[in-house]
Amino acid sequence: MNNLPEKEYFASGHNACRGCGPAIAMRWIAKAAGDNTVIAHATGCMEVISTLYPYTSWKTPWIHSAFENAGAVGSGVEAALKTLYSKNRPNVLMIGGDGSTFDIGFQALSGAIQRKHNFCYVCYDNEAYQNTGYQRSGATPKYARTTTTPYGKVVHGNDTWQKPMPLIIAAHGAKYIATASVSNVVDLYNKVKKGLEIPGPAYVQVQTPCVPGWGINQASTIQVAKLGVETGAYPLYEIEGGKVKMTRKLEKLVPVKKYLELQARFRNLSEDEVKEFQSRVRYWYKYIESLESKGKVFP
Ligand SMILES: Cc1ncc(C[n+]2csc(CCOP(=O)(O)OP(=O)(O)O)c2C)c(N)n1
Ligand code: SF4
Ligand SMILES: [Mg+2]
Repeated sequence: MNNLPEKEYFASGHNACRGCGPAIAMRWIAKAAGDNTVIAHATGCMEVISTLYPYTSWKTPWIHSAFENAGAVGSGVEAALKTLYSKNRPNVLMIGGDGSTFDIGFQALSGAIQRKHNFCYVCYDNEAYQNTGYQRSGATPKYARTTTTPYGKVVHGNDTWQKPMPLIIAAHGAKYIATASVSNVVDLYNKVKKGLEIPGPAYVQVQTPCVPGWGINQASTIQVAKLGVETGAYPLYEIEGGKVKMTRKLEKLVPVKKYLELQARFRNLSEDEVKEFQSRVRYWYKYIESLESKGKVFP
């Protein structure tokens, strides 16, 4: 895709941290959606930094939903647009962070998919509740240090692995599911566009490093996200018509240590913990890859 629009729909001047991964993603998600779109946006960092009253960064109709109900608000908008428009109907885009999507807003999203509304839901995944001070979420990797999962003598960071959300959404029967990385914004743009164009529920989950939450250098956001992909920690794939397709095939996985060592949240890991992390990453990457050869694996 070389015809990327020059027009911006997410304005600069917001107050995200320097190097904020989610803010970079917002720009490309908004470009993909264009201005014939209504956005239902859950509370979280991207809502807070973009809508400081009386200003807004959004050049599209935009509704602030509660933390838990972007899925329900977007469903209502879609139902209303269906009766109001017979042609040129606006897109419905829902946006939520990982805490909103994986945990507290999950029921609203789950219901919206089951009711087969026509929308694209984008989860920007910065792997914790970053806005309220870096607490762990259902998307936080094991051993990550967060403010609710410190790394000390007794507790070694977070003790759970991420929920496999794209597969959980696929099992709901969503029409299109994709993972993306802020290190490849053209791929992100194309996937969001596709999600909006395909009739029915679509879900795109984009990995977006958070500078203070992950403890990374503000200039290394894209490098860290790139390593997330190249180590296999964040596999890139699409699920369409129930079939899985890897959109970035890795001949060889870069050792995950290279990804972990750039992030202060993993600073304390023992050698055994890095090994466990590596085998978990390899297992999931190979598992997703194995689904590709199986044809239709989801409803
Ligand atoms: C019901 C409810 N509980 C808690 C909060 C406080 N709160 C606001 S944003 C937020 C964290 C959001 O996390 P996530 O969805 O991952 O987005 P991020 O801040 O990481 O971008 C929390 C806990 C709230 N607004 N509503
Ligand atoms: S705390 Fe993280 S997600 Fe929030 S604005 Fe800063 S870098 Fe972005
Ligand atoms: Mg988050």
